[in-house]
Amino acid sequence: MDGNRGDERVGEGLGGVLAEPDGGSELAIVLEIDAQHWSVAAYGYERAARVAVNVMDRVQSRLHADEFVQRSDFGGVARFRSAIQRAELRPLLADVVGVHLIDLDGNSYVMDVSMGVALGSELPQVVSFAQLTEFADAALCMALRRRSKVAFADAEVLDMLRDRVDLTQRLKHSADDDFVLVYQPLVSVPDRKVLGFESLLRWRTPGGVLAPDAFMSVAEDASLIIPIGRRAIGQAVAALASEITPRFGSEAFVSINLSGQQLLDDGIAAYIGQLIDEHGVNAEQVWVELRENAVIQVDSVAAQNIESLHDLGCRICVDDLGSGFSALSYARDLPVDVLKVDRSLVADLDSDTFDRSLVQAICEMAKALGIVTVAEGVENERVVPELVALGFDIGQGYFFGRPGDPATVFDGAA
Ligand code: G
Ligand code: MN
Repeated sequence: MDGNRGDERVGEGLGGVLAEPDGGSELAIVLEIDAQHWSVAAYGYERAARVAVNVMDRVQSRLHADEFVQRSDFGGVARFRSAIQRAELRPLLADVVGVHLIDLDGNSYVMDVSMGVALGSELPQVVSFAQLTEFADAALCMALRRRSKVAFADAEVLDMLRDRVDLTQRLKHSADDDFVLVYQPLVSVPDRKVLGFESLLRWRTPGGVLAPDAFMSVAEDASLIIPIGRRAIGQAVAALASEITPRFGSEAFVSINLSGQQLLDDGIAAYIGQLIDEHGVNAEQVWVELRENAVIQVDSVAAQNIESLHDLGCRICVDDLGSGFSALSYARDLPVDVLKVDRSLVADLDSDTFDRSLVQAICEMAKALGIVTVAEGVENERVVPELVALGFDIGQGYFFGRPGDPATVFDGAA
């Protein structure tokens, strides 16, 4: 930062020291005590706030900031006017972030400290302390998201977080019918008979149609995926009854993707059970896909939901197998019926010996356990003989059929 600042937004809304004309700010540290609310939960708000005051004093005396503005019982902003480099700062921060032990009235308490740090020297676009503080707040947000206690702002972090907030707002504003399902066929190998369809969520926005990758993590953070997802599941089961079963028979299935958070919805199994009854389909016709990377702990709500769905008769599929690391243990701990091998492993089956060996091992294990195997992302004819040789039951991918609107895809595939 240079010393030439006339930004009117300096200290906006903060009052006190931040409202003073800016005389040069090289470093802002936003600090948050008990950001995860553990200590408030354990000690009660009043007592935790008294402990927090002690932590705040201790942190201030170690940091030697030029000014300190308290924002709440549990946080504040430290301002430094002289240039400091990241390397110089690290030992100081290591000394103050993380868990502190505080003795008060004969009791001992723990209280943790998180920080977002913005260095003027690393943020050339910053012209005021207020702006530097915004970056430090953004850095704190990133630290908490990563479950770490300290993070440094980079030039992009603020835009990134604002885009995320903007996306949340657009998701919240969206009408129900902005979310639609497309369907992609799953075919038997090698005779390419259509066995069922995977339903895939799409968000229609003025800027174009978005796939879940573009909005799922934001929808999950805002818990918006629960209502959006339930409505999509309703549509998929309705399509199974009215479009798929009449054309492809009562063995044909629809496959539904459940995100990690949808799996934590403790009414989800009952909801799907109710849809199955209402629409008069067989539970075996409803396949449920879990992403390999949705970490599912034994005895968790998610695991119980999976058990309940399996008890109903739904088929449990592990999706994107091979894109993460955890899913083989799912086949041991959860009632898994179907393994869907990720397209990253399928793409080079004919040329990559590592991928081929791994997929071969997966197929052999599945066969031994009576688990159905699906090859995802089959994009060309070349890999089809490999699928046959490896003993895959089912194929899915652009080569067999692209995802499409229900109006065209069901008739096209019939
Ligand atoms: O994670 P999951 O396997 O549910 O993701 C399915 C996504 O993969 C869909 O959005 C679909 O559009 C995409 N997809 C389907 N078939 C293919 C394919 O053959 N190649 C590629 N690259 N993507 C595919
Ligand atoms: Mn899927």
